[in-house]
This record gives sequence, C-alpha cells and structure tokens, in this order.
Amino acid sequence: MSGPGSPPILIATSNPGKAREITGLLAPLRLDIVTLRDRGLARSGDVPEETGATYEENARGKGLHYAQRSGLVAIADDSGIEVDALDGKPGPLSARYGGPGLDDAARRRLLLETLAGMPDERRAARYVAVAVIAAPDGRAQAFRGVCEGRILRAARGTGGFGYDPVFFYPPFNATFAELPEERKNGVSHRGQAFRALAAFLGSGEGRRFLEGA
Ligand code: ITT
Repeated sequence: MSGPGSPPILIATSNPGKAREITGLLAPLRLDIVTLRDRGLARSGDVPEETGATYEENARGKGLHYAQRSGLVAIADDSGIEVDALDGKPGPLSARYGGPGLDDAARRRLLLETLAGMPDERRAARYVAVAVIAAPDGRAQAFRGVCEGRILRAARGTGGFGYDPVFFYPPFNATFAELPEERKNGVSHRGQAFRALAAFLGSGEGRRFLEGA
C-alpha cells in the first residue's frame, strides 16, 4: 500500500501527541508517511479555521485543506473531550477550552477547577475522535471512535498528552497518562477511529480510493 513509486500519505496534524499516536496506529500498514513539517505546511497562517460544529466537519475540513495544499492524500483527526457536568463541553472546542494562550496543563487545571465539588456521577466524560482520509480531488471518508471514562479530582501520570492525566479509564483502573502508548491506543477513541480507517485502506474500496487519488 502506497508502495515503491506511489506518493506518500500526509499526516495532517500539528499536534505532536496526535502525530505520534497516529504514526503508531498506521505502522502495521507500512505506508510511506510524511508530516506537515516535512512538507513545510506546519502552522504559520496556513491552518484552516475549525469552523465546523462537529468533529466530522472539522476533520473533513482539515483533511481536504491539506490534501489540496500538498497534492497528496491526507489523513486528519478531529477530537475532543465531552464532560457530562458541562453538558458535553468542551467537545470539538477542546483544543481552545479557556481561550487562546492556555497550554495543555493550564486547560487541565481549568477543567479540574471548573469541576471542583462535582460528585462522581456527574464527572463521566468521553473522548471522541473522527479520522478522515481525504484526496486532493475532494473525496473524503470519515471514521469515528468513542472512549468512555471519568474526570478525576487531580491529575495522575506523565504519559499521553492533552487531558490524559485527568481522564480515568475504569477498565484499566488508570488514567490515559499512566498507560504505555500501545495500551492507550488499544482502547482509545483515536485507536478505534484509525483501526477503522486502516481496515478501509486494506479493503478493495480503500485501494480504489488511493488509486483514484
Ligand atoms: P490539529 O488540529 O492540528 O490536529 P489540535 O490539537 O488543534 O491539532 P483538535 O482541534 O482536534 O486538534 O483538538 C483536540 C483536542 O482535544 C486536543 O488538543 C486535546 O486537548 C484533546 N484531545 C483529543 N484527543 C486526546 C487524547 O487522546 N488525549 C488527550 N487529549 C486529547
């Protein structure tokens, strides 16, 4: 797949945590992968506004933007965390929770402060990811994954990225930041979405998608 002579596939994310996980998840496919940075497309005013109200719209927007900019098939991810006590927020706006200027650690602190005093039953939360494969001619396919957990009262663990130190996954009795990456990928929203995308690429339909690009 994308074997010798065929063009590489672009991983269209500027989030290093996502890029690392996506690269691991696609490794079994032995694709020839390039990153936005490899193509000189990282940040710098070239980033599409995530104006879609849904993960799918945002993921399609990112994938198609970078496919058209690069002339390559592009793979994008839009994801977020939905907290019951916040009526499903921050959701697709998770990367911008608390406004611009906050880093991952500050967004986690804000979430913990906002939920302070909230009883366990209202701390249920889920990660959602939509993975999109997009071609420069405008075709795109989307795959969704969801992972249920709960927001802790204090951060635990140093692995992962984003909200992982406060996202507790009951079946493993651990936060996602306390797990090796392969273990998180085995159950995570992103793992589910990218395994579905990988299965598509391994199918006849997926091969036709790449051949037509
Ligand atoms: P790109 O758009 O360049 O891919 P981004 O970080 O802006 O990067 P999103 O708009 O999809 O991507 O934001 C998703 C946010 O949701 C991300 O920044 C994290 O804060 C959070 N998030 C998503 N998946 C996560 C995960 O597996 N672990 C921790 N946090 C996650």
